[in-house]
This record gives sequence, structure tokens and C-alpha cells, in this order.
Amino acid sequence: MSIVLHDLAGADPDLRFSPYCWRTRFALAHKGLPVETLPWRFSDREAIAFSGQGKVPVIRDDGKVVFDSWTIAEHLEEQYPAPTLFGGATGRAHALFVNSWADAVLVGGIARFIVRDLMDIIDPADHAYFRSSREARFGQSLEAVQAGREDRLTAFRDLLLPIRLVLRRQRWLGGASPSYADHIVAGTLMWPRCASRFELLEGNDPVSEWQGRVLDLYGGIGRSAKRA
Ligand SMILES: N[C@@H](CCC(=O)N[C@@H](CS)C(=O)NCC(=O)O)C(=O)O
Repeated sequence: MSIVLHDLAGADPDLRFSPYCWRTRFALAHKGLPVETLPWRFSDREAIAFSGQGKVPVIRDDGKVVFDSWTIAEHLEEQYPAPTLFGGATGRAHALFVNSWADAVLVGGIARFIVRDLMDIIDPADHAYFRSSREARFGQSLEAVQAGREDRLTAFRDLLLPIRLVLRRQRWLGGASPSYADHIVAGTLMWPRCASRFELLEGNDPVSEWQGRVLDLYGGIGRSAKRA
């Protein structure tokens, strides 16, 4: 039986762009688990009310409901140990650092480049909620948050230096093979890739080259994902 994933979608149901849902998509694919993804929009509150909270990803796995991408990864590792996502307890502890860094630094950093672009792809029913919730978060209009983004690119790219330094010594963040650490960062980068046409990375950046390798994993689910 397939695992069901409630997955953030745009007005176009095939446009899937959540940084957290992509982490889960890659983790499921890594384990070779079949998944049925259900498009979810910010206004579909009732569709995930059964989970007792209001954010995606949410999965249903054989009657068990799990939400939060990190908790889902832990659940998958426990239920389906091979192939491993973390490579043991130490790898899991290190992946938790990557997850926290991605949430605290990368997601906020990327948001300032694409948050206005998201208005162009989300469902019109989500517009008022999205604008008011995000403007309250940033304390500015979406247009003001995104303004001058070209001038901020160098500072953003500098944030990725730790990733570059790791990739200089090894092919994957997981070492010799991809692990959930790769899914966290590559899943987060699926967000700007799918939701916006603004290019955050230069083609010759080692991070872009590694991203290309992740896009081709698991039958190319990342590469073939619909883009804005
Ligand atoms: N910590 C959660 C974050 C999930 C999250 O923020 N999801 C966003 C979509 S990318 C969401 O569902 N937002 C609903 C809202 O803002 O109302 C995770 O890792 O899964």
C-alpha cells in the first residue's frame, strides 16, 4: 500500500514547491517507497485537520499519521531501515544539525528572494492568507521584502560556503553516498527551483553541480518536477 503524502501545490496542482515536502519526497524515494501525493493548498485546512496541526508535509502510512519533515524522516528510518537515511545514530545527529541550519538560515535566506514570486503561483484562494501571514512575519510588504534581490545575491551565496567546503572533500553531504543531509539541503533548494525563475546559484558553483546530481537521483524526480 502506498504512503499518502499531503504535498503543497500551487494553483497548478502539478506544481509542488514546498522545501519541507521535497525533503520527504526525496526520503521516500531513497527508500524506494511508493507514494501517492495529494495536492494541498494553504486554504485546505480541513484536509489535514486529522493530523491535529496545519502544516505539510503530513503522511499517512498504514493508518499512522506523521507530520513535520524531520519526524517523518525518523519514522521512515524506523519503519523501513534499509537503505538507511542517516547511516546510524551519529549520522542522524549530524543530519539534525543540517536540518536546523537549513530551517534557521537557508529557508529564511531564500524567502527574501522569492516570497513575492510565490504569489504568482499559489492558488488565488490562498492569496489573502499568504500575503497577510508572510507580511506579518517580515513586518514589510512582500514587494519590499523581495526588492533589490540582485544586490543581495553575493551575500546569499556566501551563506552556502559550508556546503561548498564539504563538497570539496566528498561527493555527497552524506559522504560516499547520498543521505538525508543531501535531501534536506536539496529539498530546500527545490523551493526556489520550482516556485520562481530567479536564479540563486551560478552554474559553475559546486553547489549547483551537486544539486544537479541530486536532481538525477531516484529516476530524476527532482529534475522532472514541474517549474514555474
Ligand atoms: N517544521 C515543519 C515545517 C512545515 C511547514 O512550514 N510547511 C509549510 C509549507 S512549506 C506549511 O504547511 N505552511 C502552512 C501555513 O503557513 O499556513 C517541517 O519540517 O515539516
